[in-house]
Amino acid sequence: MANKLTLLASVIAASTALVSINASAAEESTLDKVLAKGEVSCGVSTGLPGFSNPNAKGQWEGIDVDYCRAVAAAVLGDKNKVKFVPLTAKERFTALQSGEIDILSRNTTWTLQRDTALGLNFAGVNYYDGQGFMVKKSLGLKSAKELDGASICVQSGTTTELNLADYFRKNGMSYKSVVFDTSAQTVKGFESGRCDALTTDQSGLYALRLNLADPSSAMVLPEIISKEPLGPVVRQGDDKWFNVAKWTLFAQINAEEYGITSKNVDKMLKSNDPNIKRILGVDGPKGSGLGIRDDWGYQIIKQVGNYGEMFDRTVGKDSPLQIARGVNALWNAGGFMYAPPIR
Ligand SMILES: N[C@@H](CCC(=O)N[C@@H](CS)C(=O)NCC(=O)O)C(=O)O
Repeated sequence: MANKLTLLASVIAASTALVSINASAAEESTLDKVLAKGEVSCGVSTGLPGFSNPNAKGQWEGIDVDYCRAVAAAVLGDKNKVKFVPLTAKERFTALQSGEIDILSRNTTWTLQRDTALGLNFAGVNYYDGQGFMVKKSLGLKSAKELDGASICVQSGTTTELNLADYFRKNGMSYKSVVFDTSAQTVKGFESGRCDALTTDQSGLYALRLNLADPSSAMVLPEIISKEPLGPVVRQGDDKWFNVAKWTLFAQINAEEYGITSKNVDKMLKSNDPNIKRILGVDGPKGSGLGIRDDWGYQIIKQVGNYGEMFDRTVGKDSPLQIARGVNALWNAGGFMYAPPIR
């Protein structure tokens, strides 16, 4: 009897487990939705040069924009199949949680709270940043430590606001924050003299300074007061889509490491290097594990380019921002950019 009961209990347990496996398998991944609608809905900023910004023709440009184009190239074979949804810092996480967007690619810092309690997953880091301050040159300041009692323009719903509070508390200084919703408003506030300093990610300072009527009237102070690893974000509980998001970025970084560019990619298809063959889907796991087309790596590199090309074009040496690679160089060139192998 006892044996029969144990058997019955284990049958019930096994069938319950089966039901729950079926339920999760039946839950549609964002990948299936994107394949069905033929478009990636990508949350970007309302406008931040170098990262996500509409150009004079109204086309979105920037490193975060190019990443979403790379996802579209990998999944749909066409980098143009992206719908860009501009979001303020405050709006971005709700837009992702609610399913309004498929992926958030908007200079967003990877933090514990966002990666856990908010129900989100960071796919990696596409730009290592840190927070700084910009001041009017006429103030004659040399260091952020001289900002005691200053008024500071800052954007709401950001890590910037939190780091600002930490920095002043730690250094026993006081400040008055002047808070705005968008970077355009923050710059206007700074220019019109509503604050002594503007604080944001260093990359943002480069970008916003260029937008000033007279960029030479402002300067960036030397202190970097935080770590801001920026990267694309997806919802938790959707491993298929999370994998696509991760490996799109990894493919771009690996392609730079192995010297594959948008210019030489067709020639590289005939390479004898096993790593290059696997990155381009000529050999190796191809698209099977990811559940996407076999030539996903080729499409990313052909249509968008490798990480270095994307960096140079949007924020680096071929862009108005002229940001040096610095810590965003590859791991074998003195930086932090390191992707797991494609095999
Ligand atoms: N990396 C920080 C800050 C992100 C942020 O939103 N920065 C502002 C200031 S540069 C911005 O990008 N604004 C663009 C916009 O207003 O849409 C975070 O994730 O909280």
